[in-house]
Amino acid sequence: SSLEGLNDTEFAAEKVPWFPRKISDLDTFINKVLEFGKELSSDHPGAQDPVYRQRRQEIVEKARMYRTGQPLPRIEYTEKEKNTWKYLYTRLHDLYPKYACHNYRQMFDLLEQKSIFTPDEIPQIEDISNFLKERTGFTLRPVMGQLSSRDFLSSLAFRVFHSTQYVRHHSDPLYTPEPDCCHEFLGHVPMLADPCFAELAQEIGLASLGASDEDIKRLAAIFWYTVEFGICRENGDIRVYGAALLSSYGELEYAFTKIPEKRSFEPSEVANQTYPLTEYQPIYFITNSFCDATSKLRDFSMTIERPFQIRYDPYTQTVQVFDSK
Ligand code: HBI
Ligand code: FE
Repeated sequence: SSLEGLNDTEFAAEKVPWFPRKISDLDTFINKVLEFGKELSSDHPGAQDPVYRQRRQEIVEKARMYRTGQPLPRIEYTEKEKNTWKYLYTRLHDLYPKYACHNYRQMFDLLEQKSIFTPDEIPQIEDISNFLKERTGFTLRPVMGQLSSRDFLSSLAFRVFHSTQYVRHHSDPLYTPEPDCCHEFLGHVPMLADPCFAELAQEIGLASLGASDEDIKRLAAIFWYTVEFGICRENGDIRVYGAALLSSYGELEYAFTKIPEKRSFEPSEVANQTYPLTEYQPIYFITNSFCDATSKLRDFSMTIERPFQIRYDPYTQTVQVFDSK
């Protein structure tokens, strides 16, 4: 291995999909949101509500204007939005002692101690981002809506998490068909403050850079069954660390019934597992701990074929690419 950086021509010859090399390259995703980006799909609870749609536009406009390095946009939330947050927050809060993993609850308590999490105010991504930066180096950046798996996963390589800032429709505070800030904050944020979980997320991100479309699909499945729906063993019991479960009042209880199947987490199996996007999951994968998931994932990512190797440099927030031949 000569360890010389590949140039653009060599990359093109290898048909390597483009990927971000530096943190400001993430600015290129701004206008690449899918489906819900500008127009809400017709089965969205807010689709027929012009006031909701207008409010959404106002909020995503700030994400559209944001560029790397700028102060994160602050939103002044309405009473209606705050009520939705408060309702969901208090309902979920009652379930966490029974279902959420230890590390989640520890970070949740810390966020409450620091008054970043309270039932009465929706947190600002700037305050959350500053908190995460001190703990794991993760930062948040605003996003207009769903990104493609490739774009979304690639940002994790830089320990950047794309976060929406709009709130689900008030008609159904316990339901959203897409990520909203309640899901990002209550589901993802406490786990992103955990060093071991942060490694898991970054590891998936690094494996995704320049990967083939097929491998992206496999990594998205791994993301789904760990970061979103992951369950781990804890003192002879099982507990949740996945964000989609931790932010869903209904599914959190459902997951602990006998209905869904539970299997041991094995990345090579999980990678090829399909999953429903808007219904409760028929299968969950259980890992000894999420640190164990990280080491299993690291072994798995060695099996992903790429004509180069990647190393992340946290000092410059860049990825360095080496010839692996
Ligand atoms: N985009 N904005 C945003 N937020 C997500 O949580 C998200 C995404 N795109 C894809 C995705 N999540 C995952 O389900 C995987 O496909 C990676
Ligand atoms: Fe999510």
